[in-house]
Amino acid sequence: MLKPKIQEALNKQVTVEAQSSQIYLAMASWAETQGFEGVSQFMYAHSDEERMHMLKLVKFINERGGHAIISPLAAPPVSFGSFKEMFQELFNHEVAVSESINDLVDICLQEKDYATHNFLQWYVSEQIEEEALARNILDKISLIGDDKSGFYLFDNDIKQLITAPEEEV
Ligand code: OFO
Repeated sequence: MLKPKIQEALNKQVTVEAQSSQIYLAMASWAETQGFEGVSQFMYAHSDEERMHMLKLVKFINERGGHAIISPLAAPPVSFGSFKEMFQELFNHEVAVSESINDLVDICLQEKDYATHNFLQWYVSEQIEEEALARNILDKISLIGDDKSGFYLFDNDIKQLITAPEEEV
C-alpha cells in the first residue's frame, strides 16, 4: 500500500510527465509549421515517450493500491523563437524534470518506501539519457551556427535520434 505522501508525490510526477508531453507536442507542431520535418518528427516521438513515462507512473500507482489522478495541464507556448531556443528550452525542461525525480527519490528514502525507490531507478537512468541527448543536439546546433544548408542536414539527421517507444520500456 502506498503511503499518502508517496502517492501525492507520484501524482505530481504524473502531471510533470503529462506536461512534458504537452510541451513537446507544441514544439512538434511549431516545427512542422516551419517546414522542419525531421525536427517535428523527433518532437512528436518525444511527446509520445513522455506520455509513456506518465502512463508507467499511472499504472504503478494503481497497482500499488493507490489512485492515479489526472490533473489539468497548463497551455504550452505556441511558438518557440528559433530552433536553438527551442532545444535550449527542451534541455532546461529536462534538467527541471531530473530535479523533480531526484526529489521523489529523496521522499522515498525518507519514507523507507524501497519498492517505489526501486521503480524510480528507471526514471533516474532515463533522465541521464535525455539530458545527454538534449546537450548533444545543442552542441550540433552551435556547430551549425547560421549555415542554412547545415540546418537542412540537421533536420534530416535528427530522424536517426528518434527512439521507438518499445525500446523505451
Ligand atoms: Fe519523462 O523524461 Fe523527459 O521529461
